[in-house]
Amino acid sequence: MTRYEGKYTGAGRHIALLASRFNSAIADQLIAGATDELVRHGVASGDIDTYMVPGAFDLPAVARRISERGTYDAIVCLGAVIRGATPHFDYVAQEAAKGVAHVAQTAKCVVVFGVLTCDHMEQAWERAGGKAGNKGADAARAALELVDLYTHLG
Ligand code: INI
Repeated sequence: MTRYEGKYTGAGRHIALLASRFNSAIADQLIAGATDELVRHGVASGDIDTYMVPGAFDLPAVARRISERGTYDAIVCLGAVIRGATPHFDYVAQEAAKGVAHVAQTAKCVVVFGVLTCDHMEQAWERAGGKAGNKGADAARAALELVDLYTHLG
């Protein structure tokens, strides 16, 4: 029986971080966590590029365009959508998740979702380097695993 499982091999990988500027202090922590995780696993800092978009809703369109350049092994989408007083949160969060999923399913490179969807800022801080870890780092690690797995899938 053969078990296929990606390793967190970073050396030689080219990674795009694609982050939403909305709630930028949180986004900065997610970017820092993702970058640190990639470098720890051997990605050269010169092989990490960061692209910024205004908000999480804008991630899928730009992820699609970045994927079409064909220069990256993975795109790590980062951001934070925080619930407000209106249903706006639901539209932004759902479209970001659905849109990034669609790009992930159709692009040649790995595309992962590291967007926080939180009820309030405290939850976001907990997940951006606080007691619940750093979801940017988690997304970056998942990206490396999937990049390695994709090498077995052709
Ligand atoms: N974008 C976010 O990334 N997080 C939010 O919490 C948010 N809220 O609450 O509005 C948000 N809105 C902007 C949106 O993502 C787009 O940038 C905008 O609609 C332009 O397409």
